[in-house]
Amino acid sequence: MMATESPRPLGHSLPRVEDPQLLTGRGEFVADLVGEDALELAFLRSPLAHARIVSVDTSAAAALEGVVAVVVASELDAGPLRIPIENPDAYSPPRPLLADSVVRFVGEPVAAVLASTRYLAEDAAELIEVDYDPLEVVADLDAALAATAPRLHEHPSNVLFELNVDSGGVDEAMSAAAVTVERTFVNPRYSAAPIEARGIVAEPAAGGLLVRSSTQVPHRLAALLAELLGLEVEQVQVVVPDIGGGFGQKAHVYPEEVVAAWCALRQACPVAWIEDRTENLLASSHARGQELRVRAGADASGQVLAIDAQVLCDQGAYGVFPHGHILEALGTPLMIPGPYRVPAYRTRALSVATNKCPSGAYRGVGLPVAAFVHERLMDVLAGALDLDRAEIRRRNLLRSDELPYTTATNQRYDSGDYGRALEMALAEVGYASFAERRKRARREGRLLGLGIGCYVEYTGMGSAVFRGRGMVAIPGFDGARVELDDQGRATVWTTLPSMGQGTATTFAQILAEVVGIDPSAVMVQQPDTAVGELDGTGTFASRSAVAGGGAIHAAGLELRERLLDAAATRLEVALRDLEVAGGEVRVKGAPTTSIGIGALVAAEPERYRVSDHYDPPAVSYPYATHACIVEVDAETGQVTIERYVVVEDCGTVINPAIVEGQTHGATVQGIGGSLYEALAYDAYGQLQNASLMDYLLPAATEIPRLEVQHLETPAPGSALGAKGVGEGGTLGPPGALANAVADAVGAELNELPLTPERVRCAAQPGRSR
Ligand code: MCN
Repeated sequence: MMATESPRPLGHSLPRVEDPQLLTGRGEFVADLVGEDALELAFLRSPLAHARIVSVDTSAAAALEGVVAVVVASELDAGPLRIPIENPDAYSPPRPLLADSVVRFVGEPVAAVLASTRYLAEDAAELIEVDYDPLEVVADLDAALAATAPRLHEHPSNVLFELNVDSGGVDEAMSAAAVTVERTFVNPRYSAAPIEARGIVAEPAAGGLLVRSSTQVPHRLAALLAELLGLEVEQVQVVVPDIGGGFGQKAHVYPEEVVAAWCALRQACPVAWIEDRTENLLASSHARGQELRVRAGADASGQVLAIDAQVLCDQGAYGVFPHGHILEALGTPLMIPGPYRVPAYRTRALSVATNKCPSGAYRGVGLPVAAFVHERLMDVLAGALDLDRAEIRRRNLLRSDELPYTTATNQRYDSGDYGRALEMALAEVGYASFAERRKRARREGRLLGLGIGCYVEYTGMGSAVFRGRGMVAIPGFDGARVELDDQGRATVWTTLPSMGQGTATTFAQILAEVVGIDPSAVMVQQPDTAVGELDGTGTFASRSAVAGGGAIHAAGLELRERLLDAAATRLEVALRDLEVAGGEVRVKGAPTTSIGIGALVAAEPERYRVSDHYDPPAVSYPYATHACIVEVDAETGQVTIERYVVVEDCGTVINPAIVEGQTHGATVQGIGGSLYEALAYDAYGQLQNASLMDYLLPAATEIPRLEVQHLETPAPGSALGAKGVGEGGTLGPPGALANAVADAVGAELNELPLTPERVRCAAQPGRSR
């Protein structure tokens, strides 16, 4: 136990304790846990986007030496098992584990082969003969919504979910507006593309199942496996190893995991499935994939009077567990008003089934599209009214004295100073002198542009929000277990895996702060569903600081009380005269009268093992302004980012260096989505770029130095005052970059990504491609 005293743990840039292990190759990922005795699983996947399965002949595959089993849909118990996609407000067809009668996207698992090695399993999968009867492919939103469109599911239309919000007064406000603008915006499909793809090792254990999985939602995985495999939830133990990035893609339970667990029980031996890159790009969830038609009206001074937004979301073939198929179709329309005062708002959003890979969570979930739309609208309105682009934002941003403010979509923005973030970003990027600079550059034949991207986002949602959204399979609370040992050290387990965001460090800081011990005395473990009778939601929607922090805070307070109480008895001192510091409980002002935490624990070990849960009572709303300067090469369409500035506010900061790192990572992903990334499907539903040779992720060479500044307005509804920060960076770049490029070339760009072709056409409208 530390004898020295350090400054308060919260708010300090403690180095990430997880890094030495990860950086020296001692991390343990799920693929490292595949034992010699494990059978390996490979999936035969559909080569067609839409087809009836006439017959499946597995005989040649089954006859291959080393093949243990070939599984098709009809062999799964209660045949065939399906993943429930529950949402009372939507049409929610369940998702088959293996396609039974119809395949609905390229990459959908049709059969599974279990063999002694993955190589053998793959070879055998190639020997399976499937007779497909091709069906008409529903390749995109237009095709899906056509009156004569084939239906993907037994439902009168391909619309799985529809949201309508109307504050009233939109038509009147549009008629009264000095100017109205109407634009179409397009955001393509992306892949989260974590460095480590998905994976699972499942084995029978003590009448149940032991599962190791690179999942962001271990407790939801355990619950679903138990439900589908006929076990009690206590019989399924999910242990999370190190995770090499998840970015939302691992926040779902997929068919492959259930099939692997089913095979492990059936064969009574360990079964491993480690996803390869092609499978990951083809069949793990995608995201975004939206087309929007948006109209906005403003008065002559630039005050926005109304926005009317139609949002079409290409959901792909199924929903995802536990979120359903409403992630994009709720997230985007709810937040199109952004950080602005929008008196009248109407939106209609549809989640539409197509013959593509299902869409799920990806860092930012719908909100980057909302921010892209409101930031482009601000520039377009400024152009229509001949107003300065910063000035129109100043006039419309909600002022700090207007918060808390409830929007037309029932978002209750809690706290902050949006205007200050804007002014700081403008000052840092040199907005005041930029117009002159751009003019000078033009004279030299260079195209420079400056773009602004403001946003506000929701993070750390609790059970009431998920219930309200019809996401009934998401509990909304999270849990923490803390155990002190007789050396005065603490071990922490939570329901929230770290997939790289540094919670081994920040959770330790939170517990240390609350109990009064040193962060170096706290060890944070990855989740293990067998520990501490915890249940919870998992890591997504930037909830760990708020929900995990809240649970650790509650458990820590309880432990502290117990330490003080026991020490008061042992030292015969009033409880109020005691404090926990330096690894001991001691008398305030007389530190020599003390007792070590370890000694207290040694006397009553059970007393210092505490589990607690936290259900965030309110949503916390971080915000930021991004501002950037780009140079565009009119000949090639290449966009080079010269400066990129972020001013963000995520409430009380637990660890500034980690907040900065999260902002960097998310901003880089936002830049990737704005300039490079798009999953390209052809008219037959074939993915054209299912490799990292073709799906363009940004590399370090494309990324400028990111200049990040912070504001710190505590969240009134969060135990620690913290708001989430993990996703925010993805929200700024689409608007900031599209605005910057539009500024540089003098033409609008409302479709992402800003590829060289699109930019070149915009820069030289007369020239052909
Ligand atoms: N933090 C802080 N002070 C705050 C808020 C957060 O110091 N005021 C710290 C937290 O303690 C945590 C980190 O910042 O260490 C992110 O916290 P939070 O915003 O609560 O987000 P989560 O931990 O819930 O992480 C999830 C979020 C999401 S939804 C995705 S997707 C995501 C992400 O953050 N995927 C990531 N960050 C990622 N980072 C890495 N390296 N890899 C991923 O897959």
